[in-house]
Amino acid sequence: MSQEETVVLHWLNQSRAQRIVWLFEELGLKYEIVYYERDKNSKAPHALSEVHPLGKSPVVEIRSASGDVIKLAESGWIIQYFLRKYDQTDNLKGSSIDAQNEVSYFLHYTEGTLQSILDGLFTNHAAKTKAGYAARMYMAPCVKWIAQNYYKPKLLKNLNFLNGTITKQYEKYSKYIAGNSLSAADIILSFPLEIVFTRCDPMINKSLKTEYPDLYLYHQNIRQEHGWKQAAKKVRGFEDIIFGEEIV
Ligand SMILES: N[C@@H](CCC(=O)N[C@@H](CS)C(=O)NCC(=O)O)C(=O)O
Repeated sequence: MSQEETVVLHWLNQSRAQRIVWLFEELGLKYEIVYYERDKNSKAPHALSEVHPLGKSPVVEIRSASGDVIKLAESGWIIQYFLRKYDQTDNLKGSSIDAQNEVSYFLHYTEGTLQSILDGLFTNHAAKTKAGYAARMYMAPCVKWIAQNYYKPKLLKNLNFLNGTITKQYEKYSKYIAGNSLSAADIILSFPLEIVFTRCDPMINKSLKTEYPDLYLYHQNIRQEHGWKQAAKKVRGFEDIIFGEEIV
């Protein structure tokens, strides 16, 4: 980062933005965080819409001394941009050409495929939990049917894929999802896996920890990464619990 640049992360509690904190910690960047809190319906506050038209987090601004501002949205793009510009040692891009290709794949896959299934599952579930009492009675069987027949098989297929991928990595003596060291693929996958292992069981009536032990172990290992813990500390006071587990 040049001396004249200020990097500002617009961060929302319980959100994807936490992995950008982690990325910045790994890159050793100097950055500022603007903290936003979800409202009682879990929505982002209006102030985020003043930062970016979609009103979502993360958004990153790179402000230059001359007053120019580069504004970045979409986690995959934010990560890609910072890797290109600030990962001087190439550590997070992947430990080999093959690993680099896998990292690129996971940067697209995570938001494009895995997260869209989770978003659908949660929206479906909200139809039951947030509806009024009478509506809920009619909605519940419908929601259950959609979860069981649509989201559940898709999610399980994806978790099967990820579990198989990490099993093969363990066979190669790596605890990381791509190559043999921590990469941006681990960082981007961390958010949906937090969701999977802390929130999804009741929605699909399954113990995902039991069903996908290698993937669960991977998720547990990731939480032990120094950078992950540093990132957790960075938001302490705004988020004492990250997706159901206390920050230690
Ligand atoms: N595809 C975007 C998704 C951004 C997104 O949906 N962020 C959520 C937080 S996890 C959000 O801001 N939700 C608040 C809202 O929609 O009101 C990305 O990868 O950054």
